[in-house]
Amino acid sequence: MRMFIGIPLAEAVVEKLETVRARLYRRGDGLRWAARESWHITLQFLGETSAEQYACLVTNLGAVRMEPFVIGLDGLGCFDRAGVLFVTVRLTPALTALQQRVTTATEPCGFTPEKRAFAPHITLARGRGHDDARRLSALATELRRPPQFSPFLAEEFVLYQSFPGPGGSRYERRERFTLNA
Ligand code: 3AM
Repeated sequence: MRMFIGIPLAEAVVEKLETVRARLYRRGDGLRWAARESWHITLQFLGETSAEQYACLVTNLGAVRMEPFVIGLDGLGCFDRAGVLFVTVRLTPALTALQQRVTTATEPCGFTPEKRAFAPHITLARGRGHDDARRLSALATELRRPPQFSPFLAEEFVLYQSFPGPGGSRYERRERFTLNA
C-alpha cells in the first residue's frame, strides 16, 4: 500500500478553493488538476507500507496528542522543479508541532523523516513536463486579486492511501485521528 499522512480541509476552504481553481483552469491546458476530494495538506509521505507497518501506524498515530488548532492559508505558489501549483499553508508553531509529532510517531514503524524542510501546501495542479513549470508559475501570479482564504480549525489528521493512475492519483481516507489534548 502506498500511504501518506495529511490534514483534510474544512468544507468552506474546499468551496473557496473551487472558485480559485475555476478562475485558473483553462480547458485543454494540459495540466493535471487535483480532484477536490483529494485536496489536503501533506504532513508526511510514507510510501510503500506493509500490513505490519500499517498496524504500527494506527497504534502510534492514535497516541499523538495535540489540541485542535487554526490553519491559515496564504496565496498561490509554485514548486518549479516539481512542477506543482499550490496554495501556501502558513507554517505556525502548532502545525510544526503536529508535523514533528507525526514523524516521531511513524519512526518506530520504519519510516524516516524527510531531511528537506517542511513546506506545507495544498496541491492544485501538476505539470506533465519541463515546459509546464513556466506555465504553472505564471498561473501562480496571474490573478490580479490574490485569493483570500479564511482560516479553518484543524480537528483531525488522516492516514491516506494513494492509488496512482494515468490521470493522477486517487486518495482514499483509511484512518482518522481526532485532535484533542
Ligand atoms: O499532494 P502533495 O503535493 O501534498 O507529492 C505527493 C503528494 O503531496 C507526495 O505525497 C503526497 C501524496 O502522494 N509524494 C509522492 N511521492 C513522494 C515522494 N517520493 C512524495 N513526497 C515525497 N517523496
